[in-house]
Amino acid sequence: MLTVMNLKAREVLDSLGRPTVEVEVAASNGEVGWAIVPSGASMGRHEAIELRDTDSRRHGGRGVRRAVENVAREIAPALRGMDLEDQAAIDAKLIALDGTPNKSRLGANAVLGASLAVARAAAVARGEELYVHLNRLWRQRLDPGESAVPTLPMPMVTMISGGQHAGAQRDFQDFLSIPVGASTYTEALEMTTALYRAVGAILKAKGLEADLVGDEGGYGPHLRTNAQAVDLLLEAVLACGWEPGRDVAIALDIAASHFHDPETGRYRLTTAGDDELDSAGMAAMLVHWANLYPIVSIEDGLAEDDWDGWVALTARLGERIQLIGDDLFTTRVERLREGIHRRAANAILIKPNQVGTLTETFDTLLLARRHGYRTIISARLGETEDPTIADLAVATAAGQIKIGSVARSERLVKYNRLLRIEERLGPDAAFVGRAALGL
Ligand code: 2PG
Ligand code: MG
Repeated sequence: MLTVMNLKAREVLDSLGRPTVEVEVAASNGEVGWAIVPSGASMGRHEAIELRDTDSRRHGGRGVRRAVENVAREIAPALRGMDLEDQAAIDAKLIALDGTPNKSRLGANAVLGASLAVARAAAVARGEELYVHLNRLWRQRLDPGESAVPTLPMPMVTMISGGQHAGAQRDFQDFLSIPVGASTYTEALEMTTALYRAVGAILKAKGLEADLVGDEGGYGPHLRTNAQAVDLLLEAVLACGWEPGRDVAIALDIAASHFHDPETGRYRLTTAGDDELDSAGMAAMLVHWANLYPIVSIEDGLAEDDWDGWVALTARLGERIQLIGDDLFTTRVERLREGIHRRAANAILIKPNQVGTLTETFDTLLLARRHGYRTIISARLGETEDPTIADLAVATAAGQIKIGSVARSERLVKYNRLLRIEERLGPDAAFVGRAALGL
């Protein structure tokens, strides 16, 4: 039996130049697996807690030395000698050791780093690709006969950024494209880079700042309205010779929690043309947008605790459009269960660091699958050279992935990992394509 021999952690930097946790797990046969934890900017209130040092002399108080110490002092002794391949037992031990509902004692950054590094160490120790190992763990969770074919995801890619991702330009956080016409992952990626270049060229021709990119690599031009960003995207789709909606569709991440005032319940839009809206006003605006544009997916169209608004929005748009809960669900089973019960949203963004262990990520994916909620595995704003989410998306046949834009290496390491997996899977590599969105 392969066991956990040791864990080691250190503070490294993420793509924003902020500290984050890297964990290495040594297996009993001497092989080593590693993981680096990402970090969000538009964080949901219900996310697991990243432990940050309070020492303001280092990294503006954002150091993670306490989390690193927790790996060495508490997590390493607790996991040593455990079965490396029994991810469920390892994660259960981590959860019990932390002892809080939101990983606030040891830190979700320490806990997730350990959880993911264990999975990679098990794969390396067995001489397997990570997605193969993750797929085995995933299959253990399914009923016999349930399909578990490793499947390449449809990418949902940031083209233009706003909100907290690009200097608070525009209220909406991300304007994304989905190459729904693609029949392979490689083709989807090629269409996406062509579109990205076309958007850049159009911005340049219009004298808008095509060289300024947001933290996820999406363009960050100064635009007057949210609608202008969608118009630019559609212009780029046409410039590529494609039909909007048929070849490339539009997706939005509104990230509405971040301009919602919980005191008054109102949404404060600052971009010219709109102003303060109540929940029904927001929903009416989104319905209007969905009627006007080839939008197939809207994420966080309403705030994280505006349940009634979500229910109403889902009743109006849920049959036609993918409505994704990100801040709404924060990858947590209890939040998703509530959403299923109330019929709020019909899809869920899956970010392992919102919940803190691989097993809990599987729990949420499984619940979503059982209830017909679509799943989108997602990166964070603060990313790293760790490609694990690419393997996770394939292993669980999640259907879709969201990594940011097709620029900056912390993003490309995941897109490129998917290219390598596609090659390994061979000519029959499964790709759900537009069906991932129910189209
Ligand atoms: C999101 C993510 C990724 P953040 O809102 O979906 O785009 O952003 O990591 O800031 O939560
Ligand atoms: Mg989001």
